[in-house]
Amino acid sequence: MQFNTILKTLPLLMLTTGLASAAQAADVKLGLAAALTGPAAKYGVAIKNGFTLAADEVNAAGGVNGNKLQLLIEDEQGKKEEAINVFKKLIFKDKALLVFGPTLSNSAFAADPIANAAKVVAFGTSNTADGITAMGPFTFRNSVMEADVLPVTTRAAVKHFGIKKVAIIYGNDDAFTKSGYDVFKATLADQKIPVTTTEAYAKGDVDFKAQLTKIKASNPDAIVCSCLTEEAANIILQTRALGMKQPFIGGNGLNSPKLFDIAKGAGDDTIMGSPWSPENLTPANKAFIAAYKAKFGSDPDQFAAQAYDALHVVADALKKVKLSGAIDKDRIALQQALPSVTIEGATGKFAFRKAPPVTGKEVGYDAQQEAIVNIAKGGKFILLK
Ligand code: LEU
Repeated sequence: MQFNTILKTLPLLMLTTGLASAAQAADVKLGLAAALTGPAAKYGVAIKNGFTLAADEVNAAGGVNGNKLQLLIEDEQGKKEEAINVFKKLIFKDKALLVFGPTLSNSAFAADPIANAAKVVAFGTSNTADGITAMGPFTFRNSVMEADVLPVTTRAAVKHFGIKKVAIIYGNDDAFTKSGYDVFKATLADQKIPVTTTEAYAKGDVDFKAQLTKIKASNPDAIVCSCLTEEAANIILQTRALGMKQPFIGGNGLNSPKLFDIAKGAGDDTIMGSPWSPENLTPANKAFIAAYKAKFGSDPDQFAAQAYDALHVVADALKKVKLSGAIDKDRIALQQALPSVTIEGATGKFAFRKAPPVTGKEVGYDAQQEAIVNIAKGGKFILLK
């Protein structure tokens, strides 16, 4: 071939190779089911932001093995029925490779069986109830379960305030608040802290005076609250209205700016455990916080951090997967690549561990991560020192 001809065909060659690689580089569709409206929306929107930020970062760096990540985001409204609908849509209609979410454990118990039956990974970033990963080998979570966090939180709170006895209040019709209650009950027995009274409420309750009057009469040193943020905030406010000054101890349901939007300064001295803290100044966390602020104009929270890390965990797993284009095969390949992924993320060092065994059942994977204890001061959580 003459030099001249080469020169003439070169642009064509470049064009065709360019086209070929563009055709190979497909979008990897990742589903996200989050509570974007309703009482759990404050958590869900933070989760959505964390995912969007991480996906944009991965894509800006060229994607994974040349493939761009495409997030398919659906609102499950914090409701079981909607979580089921959204999981079905993402799995069967949209053909997502994996589904992140849902936001609440209560919804995960309804939706995850669909993912397990379809052999699609359901990856929870905020589900902390016991038993989530017992649903099947396709359920993963990077959210640290209450059973790992609450014993540490309780011990620190007891020491900090010199607590001798506590009262408990919890939501008895939500899988997470009920599970948190069970863990607190066992933890308090273990740490030999007597319970003066145990009071329950139902989802959506706004008046807690009957329960709080009983708690007041039982004269505890602190109040253990296994609650989601909105109810917790109202409980705290109404406790102060009754002239009670006791500090609160809770699970990650309390870890939302919404607690302070509603309870304001009355939320001070609340103690809560979490793997993530804005005061943890590792390079990964500093970069996450700065990027989040720049993109959304607000501070991130624990749920944004866990969502952000989850996307990076999946991106790392995807690096090891040779996508075939056959969705069933690729979904299983991703499930097999996930357990060995470890990252150093916004929430610190992260690894999976196999869930506790259940006879006759295959189980999924829990988060292996340390919890740090926080105390609320001036409308935000800071490290308890
Ligand atoms: N940890 C809670 C649960 O498992 C959800 C979180 C968003 C407060 O339901």
